[in-house]
Amino acid sequence: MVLLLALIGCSQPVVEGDAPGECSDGVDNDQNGSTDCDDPRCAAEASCADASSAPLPGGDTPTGGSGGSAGIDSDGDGLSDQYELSIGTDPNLMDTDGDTYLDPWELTEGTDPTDPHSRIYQGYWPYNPDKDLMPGTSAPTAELGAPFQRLQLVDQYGDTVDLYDFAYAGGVPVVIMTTTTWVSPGQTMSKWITGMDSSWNDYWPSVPRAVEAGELLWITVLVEDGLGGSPDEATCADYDATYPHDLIPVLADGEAVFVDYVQLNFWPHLILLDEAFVVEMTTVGSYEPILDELENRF
Ligand SMILES: [Ca+2]
Ligand SMILES: [Ca+2]
Ligand SMILES: [Ca+2]
Ligand SMILES: [Ca+2]
Repeated sequence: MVLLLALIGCSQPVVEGDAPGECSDGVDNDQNGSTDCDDPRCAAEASCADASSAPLPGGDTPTGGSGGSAGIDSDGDGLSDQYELSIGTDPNLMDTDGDTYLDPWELTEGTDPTDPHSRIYQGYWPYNPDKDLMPGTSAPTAELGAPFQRLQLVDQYGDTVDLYDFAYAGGVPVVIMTTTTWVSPGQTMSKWITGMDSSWNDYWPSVPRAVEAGELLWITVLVEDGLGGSPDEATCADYDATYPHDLIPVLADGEAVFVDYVQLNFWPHLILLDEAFVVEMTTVGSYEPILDELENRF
């Protein structure tokens, strides 16, 4: 079984940090222009954590306690060494299994912190452990200067994705593209943003580069399937297979809330959020002003 999983793993696109040591080997393993700790994929690696979370020197006096957070926490992941030893995680690694999700996050979400195949998102999307502290909103429509709604949508791997996991992910802005599988300009935009077609690079060459480098998060939301019906995991998987990009989640608006919520008036519809998920720009009649703004920024 281990061999089978390893073989399956080998058939996947290389992702920096997928294999042990990739975040400290001085090589841009996934060839996205970011090496080791500069690659957002490595953010959760212990070797990329800041100095304040480096292992403490030995000889510290135990402060007592055997719970999850009391006592010496050598790797600074919030779990005591003693507790980590009791549950089988590595007290010297914040992310024991190297799947990009820290040990305490996996415990919170119920995935196995010692198994890289058991992870919060199969797609390696970001995770925001503080999302419950975000203000949120109950406004019926997205408003400029206000937080975007906290929605949970299924992705191309069948995982239910909490949009707020994309907030504060390395301090980068977020674009949500609302489209359907059959809208031709949406198909063109997806070809461009995934690097399959470069014709729009005459106007906005920096935008796909920023997505590829992890400096801009791009989320595709499908509001209909190919027959105009409700999209699901399979719709997203098909779309992802047609326009593949390992950093772009494809989400299904199965409850049909997006068209009204973003006040969709133009296909495809873009909305630009800052790192706190506050709406910075929305599409009114054309997505071009948002792409112009992003081109200026990157
Ligand atoms: Ca620890
Ligand atoms: Ca640990
Ligand atoms: Ca992990
Ligand atoms: Ca895991």
